[in-house]
Amino acid sequence: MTESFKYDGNMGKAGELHQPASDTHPTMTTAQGCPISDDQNSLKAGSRGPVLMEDHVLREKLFHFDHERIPERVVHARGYGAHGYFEAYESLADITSADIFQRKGEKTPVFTRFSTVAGNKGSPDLARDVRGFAVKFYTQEGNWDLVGNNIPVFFIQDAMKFPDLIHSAKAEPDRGFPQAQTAHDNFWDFISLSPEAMHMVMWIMSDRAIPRSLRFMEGFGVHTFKLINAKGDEKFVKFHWKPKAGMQSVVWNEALKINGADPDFHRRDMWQAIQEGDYPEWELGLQIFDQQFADEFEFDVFDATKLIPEEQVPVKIVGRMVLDRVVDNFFAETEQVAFCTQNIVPGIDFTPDPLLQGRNFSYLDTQVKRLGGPNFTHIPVNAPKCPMRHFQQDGHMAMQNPKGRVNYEPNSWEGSEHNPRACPVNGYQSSSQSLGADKLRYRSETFADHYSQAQQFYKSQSDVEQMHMQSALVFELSKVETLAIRERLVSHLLNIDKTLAQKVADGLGLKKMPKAAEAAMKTREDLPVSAALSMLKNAPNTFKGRKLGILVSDGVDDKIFKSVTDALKKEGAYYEVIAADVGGATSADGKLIPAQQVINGGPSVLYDAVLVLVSEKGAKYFSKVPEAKDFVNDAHAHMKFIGYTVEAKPLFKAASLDDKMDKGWIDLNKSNAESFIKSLRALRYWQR
Ligand code: HDE
Repeated sequence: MTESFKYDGNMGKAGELHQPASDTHPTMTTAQGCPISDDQNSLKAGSRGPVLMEDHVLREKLFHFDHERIPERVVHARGYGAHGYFEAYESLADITSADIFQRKGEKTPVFTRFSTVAGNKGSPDLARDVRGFAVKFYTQEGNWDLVGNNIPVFFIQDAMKFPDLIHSAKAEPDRGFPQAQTAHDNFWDFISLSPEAMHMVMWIMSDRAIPRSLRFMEGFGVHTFKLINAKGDEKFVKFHWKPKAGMQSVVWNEALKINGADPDFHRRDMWQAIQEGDYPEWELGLQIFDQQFADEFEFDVFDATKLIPEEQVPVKIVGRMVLDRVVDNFFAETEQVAFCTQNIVPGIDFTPDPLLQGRNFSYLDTQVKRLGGPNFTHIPVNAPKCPMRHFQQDGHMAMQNPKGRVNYEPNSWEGSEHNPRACPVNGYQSSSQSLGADKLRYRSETFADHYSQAQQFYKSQSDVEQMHMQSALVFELSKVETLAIRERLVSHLLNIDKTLAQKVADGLGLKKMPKAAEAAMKTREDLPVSAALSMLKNAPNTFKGRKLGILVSDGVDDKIFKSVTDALKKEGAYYEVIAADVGGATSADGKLIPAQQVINGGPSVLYDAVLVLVSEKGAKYFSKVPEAKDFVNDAHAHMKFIGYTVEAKPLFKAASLDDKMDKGWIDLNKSNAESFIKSLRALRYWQR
């Protein structure tokens, strides 16, 4: 017997734990399949001697570990993906020949990845940022990647500016911070020197940039694309995703605290919802328009800093996406998924939007670097689920080289599964476009209006949302050290909305209002308010899929606890119990109420609303616990509904809230569980 087998039972000579293979645990092997005898000790010359080069098991293990990391995405590094399907509500054969839109009720598998943009892979989920919303449809005619965001416009108009935009947004290169934040000089310097970004600035300063859940946000394809039917008729289209659960965001102070309490807040939420069988769902909507509309529209439809208001071109709902399966392995799927805007299918086409054209180069290019070679389409999450027949071969990690002798075309070999030919009838046809144009570096004059839609967006928000935008701008610019940059941004705001500019100038303590920025085009004042642009004007009026935090102590009232938790279940909502210790609490009737959180690990920022269900003794105890006071203070400050019973009042007094209890505070002694849940459907008590 060799040295390494000398251990008694499961214990090695130095007390290290050995877990030998058994009927239930198969034998561990190396990557080459060689059975491993000891996974605790390296091969040595004597028990205390040097390790031998010969140890192929150790060398292979360390070698593989050393190479575990791949470059993270340059942008959108932090993301979370899930599998699901797209279901077509009807046939759209009259407008597109895209296979997934041909048959009512047909389901097409999808993989969807949500992300933040600026932060690194380990950055917190609640950064103020755009969210990526990338969907890979595995259609029967190839993969179609709709790589969008949760905001319908973008910062820049030309791909030429993308590296500059991203450099400015990421951590500053000399100091290596700030992480996942736009609140710093470089970002606002670049932005304030790029008037085209002003519409997007309005969106990222709005609550859209701090979603409560990935499940509660819209998605947009951003660019104008083309739909082409079998006859070759073309229409323009903009893609929209509408969350079935409605839109919802958190408030900024809450976002800051969530990042500390649970940096994985969004991914945990998505994971939990899918595990619960509460599958996140979005409807796909199309804004379809023709050349005549494009010619008459106030802005260039190829300019990604502009949107088309839904009031002008309604969104036609054509299907739904349901995410019903978490990944088996995060790295294999979410990390290795390679979205490419150039992944397109017959029936859909690009437009000349210069941002989209640049993206079509960049995505493929970045995957080669990230995934190490041209064969990333062999990775299961990237592989199409329809037949692939071509003569591409070799390269790093080639796993599916075409079979047979023939690897070129034209050829005179017999026809077979392995000898494909191009098909002029069903093959992808690019829409024909006449290009009698001069070669030049140029930005079209039709892209020159940078302020009108920014103003339209601002005006379309409710008062609460406008207030949040003002304070977001003040927060961000207050982190900017250079006065000239703060002033320059305010000079743009003057072209958007004078009151907004004034509020921000006041918030920044500017001594003098700067002059309005010079504008290539005067702001139009005639764009109507678009209610569709506001989240609060389209509030979902449901607590479904949301979470109540219930703070309990020993002696909690069983009847109220049960009636509230029953009513939550009926609503399709969740709850978590927060107690003094993770052992839970004993109710007045002597029942154990298990806790999911301890008071210092379950702050109220993790919940959509809270309920304080404590006994008199419990209230007295919590009155002395700072985290319990924060629990109610934050819930109040974040405009949350707070349910309580009269016994909790000493805690509210200790938190100096006893004289602030408004209609968002609901006394469960007077109100029943159903009407409590009904109030929660408003999600926040904004009147506070
Ligand atoms: Fe991206 N973008 N992008 N982008 N983008 C990437 O591709 C790029 C843009 C978006 O979950 C990269 O695979 C350029 C707009 C999403 O894996 C990279 C330009 C929109 C994701 C890249 C843009 C997006 C990316 C980095 C300007 C919304 C994450 C890693 C021309 C419509 C996809 C990667 C995922 C990722 C380039 C602008 C959305 C470097 C050059 C506009 C959702 O290729």
